Amino acid sequence: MKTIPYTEFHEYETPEMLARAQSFYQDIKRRRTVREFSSRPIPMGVVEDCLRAAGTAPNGANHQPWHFAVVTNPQLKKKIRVAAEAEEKEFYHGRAPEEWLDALAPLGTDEHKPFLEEAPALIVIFCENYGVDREGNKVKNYYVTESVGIATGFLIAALHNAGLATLTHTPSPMSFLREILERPERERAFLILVVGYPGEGVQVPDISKKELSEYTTFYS
Ligand code: IYR
Repeated sequence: MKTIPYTEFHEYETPEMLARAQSFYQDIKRRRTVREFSSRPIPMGVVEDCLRAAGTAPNGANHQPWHFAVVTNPQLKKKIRVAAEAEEKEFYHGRAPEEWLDALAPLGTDEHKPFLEEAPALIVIFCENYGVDREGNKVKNYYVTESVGIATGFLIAALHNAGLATLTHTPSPMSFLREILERPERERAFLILVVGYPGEGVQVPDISKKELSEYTTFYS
C-alpha cells in the first residue's frame, strides 16, 4: 500500500472544539424538510461543490459505490413526478398498512408530489450494486447501502450549509427512476433529494427531536 503523510487534520484546543461542536449543532438543527419549493433556479456551482463534498464520504473499500443524477430538465422532472405519484397513490390507498399511515399523519404527506416538478433540481441518488473495471469485468462493491447513506448525509448537510433546502423522498418501489434516467442495470435508486429554496411562507410540521439521553447511552 502506498501511503502519504496526513497533514490536513486539525486539532483544536478544547474550548474551540466545544464552540465548533455547538456551532455545528446550532446550524444543522435549523434544517427542516420542506414540502413546498420555489421554482427559482439555484446556482449549479453550489450543487457541484456539495456533490464534491458528498463524494468524500467514507465508504466500502473506497469503491465509492454511488451515482448522483442531477435532474433540472422540466420534461424529466414531470416524468418522475407522474411515475412517483402513481406509486404513491397505490401506497396511500392500498399498500400502506394502517399503522404506517398513522405514523405519517403528523407529517401531512399524501400521494401528491408537485415539488418533484416545481423544485429546480432533483438529485436522484443511486447505489452501484457492483462496479465494472476497464476490461468490463464485474467488481464487487461492499457496504453499498451504508456508503450511499453516509454520502447522502454529507450531501444534505452540505446543501443546508450552502443555504439550500432539501426534501428526502423515497417513493416505493423506485425502479422507475432507473428506467426514466436510463441508468445501467447495476444501479438501484436509493433516494430522491429534492433541492431548492423553500416556497414562500412555507409551513413545517410542529414536531420535535428526541433528547440526547433518549437515544444515547454512555458506557464509561
Ligand atoms: N414515500 C411516501 C411515504 C412516506 C414515508 C415516510 I417513513 C416518510 O417519513 C414520509 C413519507 C411519501 O413520500 O409520501
